[in-house]
Amino acid sequence: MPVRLSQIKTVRDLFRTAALRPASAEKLRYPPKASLLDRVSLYQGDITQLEVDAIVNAANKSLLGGGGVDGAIHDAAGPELLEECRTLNGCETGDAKITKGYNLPSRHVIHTIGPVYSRSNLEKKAEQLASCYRTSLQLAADNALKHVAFPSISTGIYGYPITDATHIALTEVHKFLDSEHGEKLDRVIFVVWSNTDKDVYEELLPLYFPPEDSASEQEAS
Ligand code: AR6
Repeated sequence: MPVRLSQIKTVRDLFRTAALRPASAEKLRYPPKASLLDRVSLYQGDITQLEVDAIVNAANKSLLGGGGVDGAIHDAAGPELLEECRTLNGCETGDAKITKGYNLPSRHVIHTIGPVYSRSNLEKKAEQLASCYRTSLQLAADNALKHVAFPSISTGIYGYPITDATHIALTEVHKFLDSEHGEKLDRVIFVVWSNTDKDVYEELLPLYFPPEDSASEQEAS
């Protein structure tokens, strides 16, 4: 059964139900901004079920399919997705390309290539992962898409540590939504598969998207 946008909880909903808990003021990476709380979601489950404008695929440079979320997306979209991907001539690490969604409930797929993690060249890997989020968001905005759902890029087969990768994902999404380019984007959905990944997002989301109450607490102190 496809999952509609209205069924996906926003950060504001998650604070209300105490699934997210406010962090102490000194830990915050950004000051509270009320409007952002309705534009970010956390969803645990299968990204291929989401009925949104675009889902992001953690692909490889060939764009011709693979395991993990890439395999799940190609399986659910059907062979026409592979046919369109064949026309794209691959994609560089940190870059992104867009296709239609075919049999998916999602209208489009944004294919991005995360870095393969290694402890050497860490700065470069981090910049490449940040670029995946930036270029995917920019592609969505350029195509007038209103919602984008991201899996946790590079943190499966490509081995990027989930906490480091999540800080990068949250930084880039915050910057983009708060910029002029990002104004037209209504919702970014972080999709997690495992409970461990969900715990990491639940711990870090409040640092980047703090609730308004933290603002009044900060003002009071
Ligand atoms: N829905 C949401 N998230 C999922 C799903 C799903 N259906 N399936 C897996 N995940 P990975 P990578 C999560 O390995 O690390 C492919 O072979 C998964 O738990 O899919 O960027 C490509 O072709 C993890 O948290 O992507 C590349 O060769 C996250 O998606 C390579 O893997 C990403 O894991 C890319 O590796």
